Amino acid sequence: MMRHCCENGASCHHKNPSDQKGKTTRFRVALAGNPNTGKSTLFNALTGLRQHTGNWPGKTVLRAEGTYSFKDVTYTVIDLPGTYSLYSNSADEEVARDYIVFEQPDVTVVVLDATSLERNLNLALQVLEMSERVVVCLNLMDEANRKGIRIDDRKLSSKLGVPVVKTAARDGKGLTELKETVEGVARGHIQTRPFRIRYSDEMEEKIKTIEADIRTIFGNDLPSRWIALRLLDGDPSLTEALKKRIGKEESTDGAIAQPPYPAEA
Ligand SMILES: Nc1nc2c(ncn2[C@@H]2O[C@H](COP(=O)(O)OP(=O)(O)OP(=O)(O)O)[C@@H](O)[C@H]2O)c(=O)[nH]1
Ligand SMILES: [Mg+2]
Repeated sequence: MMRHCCENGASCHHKNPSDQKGKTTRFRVALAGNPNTGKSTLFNALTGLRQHTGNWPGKTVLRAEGTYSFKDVTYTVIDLPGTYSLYSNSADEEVARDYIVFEQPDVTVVVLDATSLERNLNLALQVLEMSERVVVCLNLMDEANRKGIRIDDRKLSSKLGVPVVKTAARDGKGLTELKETVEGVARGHIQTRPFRIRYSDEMEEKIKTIEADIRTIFGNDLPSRWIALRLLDGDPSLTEALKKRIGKEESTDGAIAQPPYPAEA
């Protein structure tokens, strides 16, 4: 018989004690995605709030929070700024990155523009490296349909290893299915296996070594593989964020003090 992940002890992410006591549960759901994919429109449709939308001047620069209820459970939605990557190239990218990596939402919904899937998938792949609990939201489906773009959502879901939901946020379409799916992932009823790029054996060895260091310093809470990849690439902003997390401006143990790790052997 399949066991629910809450029975698995340490590896379970359902840490919210109220969840297990049957009291009011709260889940946090972050909306990530490229600029202009309809995150704020979705946020407004879900929460009933009026976060600014549109190209200008409505661009989301800092994260906004609102809530919705679904089946007697409260969900806090975090509308992250739109970014093309999470490589710390800008303040927006740092806000989005820090939230996903350090605040660890129960579910991250990656909102994609269904009319520009190829470009948008770049960010989706990054989020899949950062978190296990991801839902892909194909938004602007009305536009995609109008342009004759057909997307096989089941195939995409099986390739990415996470659920894919089609929405047209401006018309309020697909929201119930999105909420159902978010609930399933938040509760662990929907199992995910996020797609992760596999590198050369040599590279994988390095990743493993650094991951072990990260787990020694930070425990099992942070996405160690993603952090290892970023350190190998050389990401000073992430290094600073990690240093702050251990409460030291200057790390003394050397494990994260000398970034970037050499990218090549
Ligand atoms: N046709 C169509 N337009 C949409 C849909 N969702 C959002 N839009 C429009 O797309 C534009 C951008 O929407 P926003 O919600 O501001 O996008 P965003 O992702 O929050 O943008 P940033 O905050 O800059 O990252 C607005 O003009 C919306 O009305 C949709 O499902 N269909
Ligand atoms: Mg926005």
